[in-house]
Amino acid sequence: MAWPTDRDDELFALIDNEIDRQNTGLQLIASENFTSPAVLEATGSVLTNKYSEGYPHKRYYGGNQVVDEVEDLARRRVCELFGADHANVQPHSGANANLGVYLALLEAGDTVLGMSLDHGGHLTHGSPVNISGRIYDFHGYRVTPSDERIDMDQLRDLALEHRPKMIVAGATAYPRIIDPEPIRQICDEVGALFLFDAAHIAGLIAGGVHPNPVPYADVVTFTTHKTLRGPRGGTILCRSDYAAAIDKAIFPGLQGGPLEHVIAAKAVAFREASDPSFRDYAAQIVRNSQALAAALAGEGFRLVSGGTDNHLMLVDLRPFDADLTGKDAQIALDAAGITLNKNTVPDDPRSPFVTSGLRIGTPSVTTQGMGEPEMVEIAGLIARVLRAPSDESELAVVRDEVRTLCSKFPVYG
Ligand code: DSN
Repeated sequence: MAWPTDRDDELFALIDNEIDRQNTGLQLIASENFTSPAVLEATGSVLTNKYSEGYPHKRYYGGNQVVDEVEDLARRRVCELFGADHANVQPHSGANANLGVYLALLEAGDTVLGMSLDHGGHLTHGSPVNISGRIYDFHGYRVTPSDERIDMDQLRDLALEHRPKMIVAGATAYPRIIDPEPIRQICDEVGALFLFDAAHIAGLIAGGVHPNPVPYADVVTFTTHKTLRGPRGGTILCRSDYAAAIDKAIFPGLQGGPLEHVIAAKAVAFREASDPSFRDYAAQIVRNSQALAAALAGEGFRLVSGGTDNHLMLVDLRPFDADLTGKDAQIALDAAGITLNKNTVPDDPRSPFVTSGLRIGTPSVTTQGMGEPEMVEIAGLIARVLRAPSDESELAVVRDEVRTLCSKFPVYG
């Protein structure tokens, strides 16, 4: 053998520690999930050894007979899952998927509308610190001050004012359904292309609990590792008219060799998401989210927009404790084994590094098999920590209770 035979204990001990962390704590980050053993197996397969720049049956290297079948399988499965004409399964991430779409369909300086990052959008929807905001002329639409839902009147007014080449829908911290139909109408009114970034909700769409944007949008992007429960990566779906431009933008425009082991794992996840049981899973994610939101409201927290229709909720901490920041809340909860992330709330006076809010999601705990009773228990645990975030003995007691709760819902044995 050409490689060392001694086990790399230094590294694998760290992986063991991470397995322990995932098994014994509550994973409430809205953009994470637990992948199946089959997804893990494909990700760890020998496909990682292969260079396959290009696309199936048009590669720059030999030896891609099997890889071509793998990538074709992934493309076919995802097109069937969402009813799309064409798929590109090579984006290494959601960010790359979005940049690939911009590269394919926009010119530098073109005007685009996207949801403002501080109202729930994404860095790649035109944030000034992201390449999207540096190359293109993005304008941000927001949520209304009254119901904290996307301000469709403002979106239309901005579209009429700026005549964008593209309107981007989709969010990372928005707890409500995004209906693609009225956005399509605005795009038609102003002659804009419609990109729907479904990263967070791809699993809810696949599971039939949120509207499918594919019939409405010119292009749909998403990550495969959030509610869709696949490996870390991105995918683009588009109408056939845009297929050649999108493929050319991803390779050779933006990326080099595709990660075929990850593409294989995406194929596994697309198959799992087409199983009837995935519809139950997606519906349970939302039921859990609504149960957790209601229980948190009962503990004195304010929910942005008053609740949730999807897998996440945004908690405004200020009515609960005006001095408690999202940053300090995240740290205290992490110490108690409850992992989530600080998040700005709309018009947050604090910076994104401090914040007045928390984003909480239910995809992972739902995969574990937890249901509404556990959501009520989790809300109580969160409230106990945040009533005494500096009380180390209370954090230790809650940590033990979290461990006990998780032991009833083992993930990886
Ligand atoms: N980092 C992702 C999220 O947490 O929503 C978005 O890219």
